[in-house]
Amino acid sequence: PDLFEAPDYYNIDELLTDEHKLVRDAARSWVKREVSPIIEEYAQRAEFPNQIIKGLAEIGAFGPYIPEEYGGAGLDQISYGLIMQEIERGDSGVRSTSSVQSSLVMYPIWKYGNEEQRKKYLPKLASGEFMGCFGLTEPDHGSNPGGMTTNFKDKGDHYLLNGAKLWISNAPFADVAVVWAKNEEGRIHGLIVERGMEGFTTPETHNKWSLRASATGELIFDNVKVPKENLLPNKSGLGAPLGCLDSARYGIAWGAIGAAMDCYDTALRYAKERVQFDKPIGATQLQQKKLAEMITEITKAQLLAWRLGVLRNQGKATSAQISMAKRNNVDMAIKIAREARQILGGMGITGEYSIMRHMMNLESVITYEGTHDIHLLITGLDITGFSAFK
Ligand code: TGC
Ligand code: FAD
Repeated sequence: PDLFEAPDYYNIDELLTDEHKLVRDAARSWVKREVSPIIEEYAQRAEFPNQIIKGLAEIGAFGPYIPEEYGGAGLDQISYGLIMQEIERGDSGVRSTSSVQSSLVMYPIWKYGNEEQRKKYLPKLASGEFMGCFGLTEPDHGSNPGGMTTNFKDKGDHYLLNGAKLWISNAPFADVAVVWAKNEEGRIHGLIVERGMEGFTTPETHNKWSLRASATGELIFDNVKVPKENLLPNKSGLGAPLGCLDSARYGIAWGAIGAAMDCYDTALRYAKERVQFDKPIGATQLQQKKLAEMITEITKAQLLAWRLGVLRNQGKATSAQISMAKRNNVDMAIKIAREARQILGGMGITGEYSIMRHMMNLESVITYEGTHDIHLLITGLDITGFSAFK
């Protein structure tokens, strides 16, 4: 009873293990208790609700698939996806915070870091004692991160880091930043930059109409001395940050389903209750068309995400398969949010209902982690062998 209604038209629950369902239901009831009642107010105020950090850690949202020896939850990829789905049912901005912490900060330290770095940072990131951010995008290099100009020079006992990153989730409050920069040979490496290092500032980006409950900012490096032990030693090149994106994009493919489900549930309930011309609007063909198409698209997206999760558990999912799911599922969610908003009429534009917040949030989700266009071009490259980017 304390759970949301959750459409499951094709009995996808039967494909889940008891552990998947336990993890999902714990996340679902936590979101209903701790996020849904407060999130609209924080979004209106354009503020991240710091008080939920501890709860996010407790439901396993920080490093769901990172091994328990480093403080992670040690879960499989389907559990990770289900946690993202439930969090984004509440708000895409809250899911962003956990995506960044897990897949863009903990993942590179786990995969590309050495044992000392893992032990130093991962348990604190898993518990939420440290919050992290991921600096790849620059003012002049968004879809084309390979063109980045942020750079570091070897100064003997330290590196000297210069440059700037833009549109960085969690930047204004992050304790640590995983920053991608080029060395003197132009090779991309990851560096762990800590708040407090001289010359490192994180100004907040204001006036967003989207992801208002998530803090976004810049990372500015003005001759920052970074200790040599803060370089991630085990992978370099553009493939290193892109590997992190694979993991985050997979989580978004699930997360978008959560936002879509919340919009669908809200619109369905409203359509059954709202009476015009002496009958519920849900009894009209036009509104039924919208609702029937929504549940069809949600069901297709669930199957795509579940199958991708199975492939990831087997270590067989390709980056191009992940791109297809991220692109399809976010597009599905944004279209459902727009249609659901119309079903609510004037009520749909108010903060009394979550739909317009989801709709505005999804405008960021369809842009970050690779835009809608870029993911289409990744599929295009995969099936034809020709790169249309360059
Ligand atoms: P390209 O020549 O194709 O590749 C360079 C190297 O990378 C390898 N690679 C990958 N490795 C792992 N995972 C992937 N998904 C990979 N895709 C490519 C590739 O094999 C190659 O390796 P090597 O060893 O041969 O050097 O690179 P390109 O310059 O042509 O660019 C390809 C393109 C356009 C697909 C890529 O740049 C891209 O994905 N652009 C989109 C940028 C993006 O997604 N930015 C996201 C920033 S982070 C963010 O938005 C966080 S929001 C967080 C939140 O709040 O949730
Ligand atoms: P551009 O790359 O300038 O693209 C503009 C338009 O051109 C898009 O429609 C795009 O699809 C299209 N386009 C670009 N190249 C091509 C091409 N070759 N062919 C056809 N069309 C093309 N980044 C981080 O590193 N860390 C973060 O934590 C982070 N968080 C974010 C949070 C928010 C709220 C937002 C909005 C963004 C965030 N980003 C983050 C940045 C995000 O990844 C970029 O915005 C995204 O990659 C697109 O880059 P851009 O905004 O520079 O757009």
